[in-house]
Amino acid sequence: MIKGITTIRHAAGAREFKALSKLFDALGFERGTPWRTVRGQGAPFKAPTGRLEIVEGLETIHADLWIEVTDLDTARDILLKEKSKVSEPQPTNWDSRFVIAEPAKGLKMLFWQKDRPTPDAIEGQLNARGMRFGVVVSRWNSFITERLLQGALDALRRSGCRETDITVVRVPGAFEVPSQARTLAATGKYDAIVTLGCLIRGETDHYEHISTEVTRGIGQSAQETGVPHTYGVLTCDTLEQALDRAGLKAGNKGFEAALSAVEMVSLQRKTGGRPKNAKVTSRKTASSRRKKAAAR
Ligand code: DLZ
Repeated sequence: MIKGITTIRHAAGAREFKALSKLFDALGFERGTPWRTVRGQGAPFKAPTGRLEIVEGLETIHADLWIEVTDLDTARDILLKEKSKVSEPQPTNWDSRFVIAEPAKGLKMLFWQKDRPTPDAIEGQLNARGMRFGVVVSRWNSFITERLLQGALDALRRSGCRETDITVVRVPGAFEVPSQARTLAATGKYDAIVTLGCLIRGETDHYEHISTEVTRGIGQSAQETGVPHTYGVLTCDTLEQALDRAGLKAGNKGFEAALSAVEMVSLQRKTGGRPKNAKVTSRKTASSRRKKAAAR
């Protein structure tokens, strides 16, 4: 019966409305559909999960909104960057750390992160703001591949990627995916490449050869260019299996491939970036070449 929980904050004017919207965007909330009438406007922001908690007995910390985050220190950096008042991180008595922020007068937001039981590993985050993606999708079996594409775009948008930072390229079939992925990666314009396609065994007697070649080609492009490539190419026995992996019973592999791409870009930035011998045109070289061409 319950469909969702909404908590409303009345912004004290258009300026505060804009500042809070900017902050929530930066923190990685997913945008809902905004509305505007002559009497006012609303900007909904969605979180991956929500809950309503009733507490009795314990003295709790007072805040209007409690937000669990995966990386408290990054959240705090974003709050400071957006000029929000924010406390130093403090431990709780329930194996977590928190900060209290006041991004607008009288709005107390508590951000918290659960302590990790094992030593920290280096991990990528799922915030795609400022990242650029090339998405290569094959037209063969477009009934499936278009669903993979919608899943991938959904994942990128939900992770905060701007529409203008996504380039979609369509190729005839899965066999053409690796070469186009390589072309995009080599430009140096993209932080990661998402590859999408669908090979169905029944339709091709050289299925094994094509699928091996596609997988090898995508892997080789990733290794030689140093640009992360993720694999959303379905290799199935039947159309039914493909449908299940394109949004029915077994999730959407396009969505998963795009999320993995976001994570890999973030991870690569943390672990040292692109290898020195990577075969890509540097962004600087590409842009100076464009400027020279324009001047001609
Ligand atoms: C030729 C072919 C066949 C039989 N089956 C598929 C398929 O199931 N999925 C797919 O993406 N592409 C298929 N193709 C097309 C090849 O990938 C390739 O586009 C053509 O052979 C042209 O090079």
